Amino acid sequence: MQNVRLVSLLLVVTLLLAACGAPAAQPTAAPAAGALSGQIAIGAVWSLTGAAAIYGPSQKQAAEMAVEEINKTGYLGQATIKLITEDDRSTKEGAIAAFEKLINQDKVVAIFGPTLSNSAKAADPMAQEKKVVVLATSNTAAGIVEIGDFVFRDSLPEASVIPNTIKATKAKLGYKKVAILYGDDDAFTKSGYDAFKAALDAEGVEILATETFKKGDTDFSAQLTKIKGLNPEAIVVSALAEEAAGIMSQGRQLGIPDSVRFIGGNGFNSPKLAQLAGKAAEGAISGAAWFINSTAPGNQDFVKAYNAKYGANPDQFAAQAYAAVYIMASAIKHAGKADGQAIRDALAQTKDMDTVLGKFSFDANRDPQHTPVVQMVKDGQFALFE
Ligand code: 1QQ
Repeated sequence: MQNVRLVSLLLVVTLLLAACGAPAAQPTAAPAAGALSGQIAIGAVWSLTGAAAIYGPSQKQAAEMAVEEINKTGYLGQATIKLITEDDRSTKEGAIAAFEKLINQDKVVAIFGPTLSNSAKAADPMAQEKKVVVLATSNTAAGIVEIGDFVFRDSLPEASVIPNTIKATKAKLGYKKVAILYGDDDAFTKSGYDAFKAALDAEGVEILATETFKKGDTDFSAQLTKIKGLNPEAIVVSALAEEAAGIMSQGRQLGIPDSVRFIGGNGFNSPKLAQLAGKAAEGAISGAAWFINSTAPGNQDFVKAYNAKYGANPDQFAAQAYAAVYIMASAIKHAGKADGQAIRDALAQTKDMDTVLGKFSFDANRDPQHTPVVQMVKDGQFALFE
């Protein structure tokens, strides 16, 4: 009896000591998820219909897969994540409605998304105001994390990817004169243009013409005819995939030779680009945040599991959404409670975390830090541009 009491006492002391242990500040240390329990509601806002529906479904699938894995392995101890997905219809209004529902009705502690920077600029301020954490997984425009200290992104901004894209392509292709075509009514396509202009200026590349289009345009022949007449050595395009595919198809139809490469930003990084534009997309180059053959720890397992579950390869947007769920789960584990402020503070500490995007950290502005790649369409698939 005495022994049993002693053992029980020791057990209680041990448990108490464990509970009082120093709070783990770094996601690299092994935290105790012990205090967590129940379902933790997190929102996800993706463009599942509308102009950006090229990107949303793979984000949704990858995020759901990550949540399933986390819940199955007991990563959060007694707690599980309940992912509530909403469609923003690729519009600001849709994103605002989705955020309103998730914040006020579902009482989520955090939100992934929305897919487009354009929508994020409209919806994120509501989350910031209510101290709900936002982790964007595909916003690459300028002015996203500036919305406030509850807004993070794991998607490399255009401003940090494009200088590398221009440097690498200019070095290899040796172009001196280019033309630019961009959408001037979208936060991402405008921001991409600004980044391209700055990078081309920095590299001393002459810009022969700067042409624009609007969201939903399908006829780019006037702009492309003018560009063709100027004989650029490459054409820089800041566009979402659907418009980019139209531009490539019409450009080749108008007789712009294959040697004049299309160079773009994040909008190009969906396999749908090559599916829509077919041969016209061959050789198209873009700066990207992830490459399918990356040897980052866990990446090949991710590709395999995604393939087994969904019967298709993941794309960069899937990889970023998948990584975001793990980054968030790690922050929740370190926070030890499902509280917006505590999760925000833990998220800000994310440093050198192994993700499918590579070693991942947030900088002091809650922007991601990891290495970009340059890829190109080759035989209808993405290959590294090297
Ligand atoms: C943005 C983007 C788009 C290409 C997301 C799909 O990067 O809107 O910021």
